Amino acid sequence: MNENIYTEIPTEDNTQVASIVTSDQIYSEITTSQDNVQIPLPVMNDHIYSDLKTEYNTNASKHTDTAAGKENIRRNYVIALIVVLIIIICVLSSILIVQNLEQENGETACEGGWYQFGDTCYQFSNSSVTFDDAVKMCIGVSSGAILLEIRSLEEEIWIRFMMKLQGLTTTWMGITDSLDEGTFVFVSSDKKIQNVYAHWDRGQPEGGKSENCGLLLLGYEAWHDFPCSFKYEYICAKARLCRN
Ligand SMILES: [Ca+2]
Repeated sequence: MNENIYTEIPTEDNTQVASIVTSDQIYSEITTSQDNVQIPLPVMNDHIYSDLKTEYNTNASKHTDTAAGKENIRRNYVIALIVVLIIIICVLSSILIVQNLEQENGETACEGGWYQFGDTCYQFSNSSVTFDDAVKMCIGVSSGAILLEIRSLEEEIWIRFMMKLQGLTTTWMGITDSLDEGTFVFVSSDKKIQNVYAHWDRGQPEGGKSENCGLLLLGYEAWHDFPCSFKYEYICAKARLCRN
C-alpha cells in the first residue's frame, strides 16, 4: 500500500473536497479491526476431556500389552528351560538311585572302567581301529564282551549321552552286511537287526558292497554304513553279572 488513496467527499454546495487517506491510516484501521476480532479459544469441556482420556488410555494399553507380551515370552522360555533341566536331573537321579538300590540288594554294579545301563556294562574307547579290530578288541578285553550292538532307542539315547561325556564322536557298532549285501546282522549272533532294532539315517545304508559296517556318529541323528577298513572309536558291551 504505497500510494495515497484519494476520496472525494460531496459537500452541501457540491464543493469537492479532497480528502487524503494515507496507507498508514488504512493499515492502522485494519489491524485495529483485527485486534478487536474475538477468536474463540477451545474449551476443555467434559466431552473433549473424555475423548482425550480415552485416547491416552488406548495408547497406554497398547504399550503395556506389547511390553507384557515380551515379558510373557521371556518368562515362558525360562520356565520351559527350568522344566527341561528338572526332567534331566530327575532321570539321572533315578538311574543313580536304582543303581544304589541294586547294590544294596546284593546285585553287582559294573566293574571299574565300565558304565551300566540296564543289565549291560559298557566300556568306551577313544582309540581308532578298523571294524574287525574293534570286534577283536572287545572280545579280548573281557569275558563275554562284544562290540556294541544297540537294541533299543533308549539304549541309543544313553549311548549318545555317554559318548559326549567320554569324548567320543564316531563309533563302530557290531552290525554288518558283509555276508549278504543289504541284510545287516548282529556280529555276535548273525540275527537280522531289523527284527530287533534298526535306526538308519535317511537314504542309509547306501554304500553297497564297499560299505558293510555300521557306524554311530554324534553328528547325525541316525546310523550310516561305512567301509569296514576305516578306523573309528569303539564301545564294548557285556552283560552285568549278579552274585546269585
Ligand atoms: Ca553294504
